[in-house]
Amino acid sequence: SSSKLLIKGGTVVNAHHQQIADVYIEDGLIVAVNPTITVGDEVRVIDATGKFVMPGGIDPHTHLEFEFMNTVTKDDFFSGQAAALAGGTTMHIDFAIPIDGSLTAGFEAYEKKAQKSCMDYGFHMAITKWDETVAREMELMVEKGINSFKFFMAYKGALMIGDELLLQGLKKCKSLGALAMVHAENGDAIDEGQKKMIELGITGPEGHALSRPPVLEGEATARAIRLADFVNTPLYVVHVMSIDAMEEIAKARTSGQRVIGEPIVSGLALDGSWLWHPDFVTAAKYLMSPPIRKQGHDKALQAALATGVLQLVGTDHCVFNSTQKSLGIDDFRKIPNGVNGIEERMHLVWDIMVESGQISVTDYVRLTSTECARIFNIYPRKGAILPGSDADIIILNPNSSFEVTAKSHHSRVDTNVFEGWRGKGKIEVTISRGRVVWENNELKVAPGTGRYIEMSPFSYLFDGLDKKDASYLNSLQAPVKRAKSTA
Ligand code: DUC
Ligand code: ZN
Ligand code: ZN
Ligand code: ZN
Repeated sequence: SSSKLLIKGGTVVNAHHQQIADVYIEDGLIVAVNPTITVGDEVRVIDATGKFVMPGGIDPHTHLEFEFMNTVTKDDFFSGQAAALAGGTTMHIDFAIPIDGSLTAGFEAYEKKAQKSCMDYGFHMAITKWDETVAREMELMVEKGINSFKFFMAYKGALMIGDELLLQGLKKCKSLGALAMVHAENGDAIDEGQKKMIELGITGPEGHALSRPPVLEGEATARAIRLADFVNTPLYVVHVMSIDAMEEIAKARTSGQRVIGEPIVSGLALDGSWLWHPDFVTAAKYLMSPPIRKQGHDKALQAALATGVLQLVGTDHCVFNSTQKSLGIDDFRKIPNGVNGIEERMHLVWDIMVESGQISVTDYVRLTSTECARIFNIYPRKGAILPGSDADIIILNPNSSFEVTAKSHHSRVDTNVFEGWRGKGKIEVTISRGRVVWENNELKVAPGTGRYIEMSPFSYLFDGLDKKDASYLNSLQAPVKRAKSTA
């Protein structure tokens, strides 16, 4: 039957081990992984000799059908996921955004948007204000399968929350076993920087980068890390774009703090000097926050990923057409922030990190899939090729090549920040829960086939944290004894 599939003769790769083996799939699940599996004629066999058979990618950071900066992203849950599948990503975690501060309303809106899904997905929830209602709603969200909350330290006057509220949020996350995530840039300083650029007459896309330099990302990253240390709760820093932020994460991790750093593919692969391009639309297509930095940061982030300072790769896929980018033709503050990546991430990370010799193939699986599954507590259902895991699988041919171009990509956006990128290592087949959805450069997807993946709290990042809490409490229970004052 069509629900049975055998992948034969490939090199099966997991995060810590690879072997030549067959993979047998039934009804969307992996049933067996063995050196030799024989099946009847009714089972479809895919020959993977000479190719890598790996867990489908999991993108921890996307924005599909996101209403943002007076417009809405071009990719919705169907087109964005179709693009993802064509590029070897079989699951993503999107950011549900509250409506007028209501998490419940925001969650319901995203549930609705996701009904057209063609691959599995989960949600993070953004926290954009703070009061007792929000705190209570966070508990509800955990019951609904959300185990991570994102706090914006930037976007003053819109999404930003200050230290007092961040502190409350971190404490609430800790009590729920939910992972706190931060967009780490200093929103107050950026606000001032933007006003300064406009005063100086720098109204083009380069003003965006000049108004929010790496030092403001480093500062906010350091502040979030220290507050998370004070609360003693794990922290996930989204879109690490600069050496400044990366070094703060390195320092914290060296001291044993539970900090996760997520670079995104545009930050690893691109040079932000494009923002200085004389053609507005060309420059504006690279505009996102934090900005893509100038040359040097990209290579440093790659090295940090290769050495374990950073743990997994996302995209922040958040796409706007040229006409939408043109909303900010007279003022960079009105250019919708965001770049593509959901379709390119798997190929580019292969090219930049594996082809270049910086990491092994097992490392590739870890930082494109397995680590994400572990952090968000869905391993080994996702992120592994093991009996019992979901059959989300890609077959990559290391001797074939890929090319990126907006002319043939599957996203609805009219440009591509990786335009013209060619490399070796082509994802020839994508299997989503046992169904072959990408093969011979063709997509076979249908809306409504993706499932919502509930994620439970208290991932491995919380293991043993209570020991530090206990020893701190212990230290408070032994106050210094002093003789009564005679003064
Ligand atoms: N940055 C972007 O570029 N887009 C979406 C939100 C964000 O933080
Ligand atoms: Zn591991
Ligand atoms: Zn962000
Ligand atoms: Zn984002």
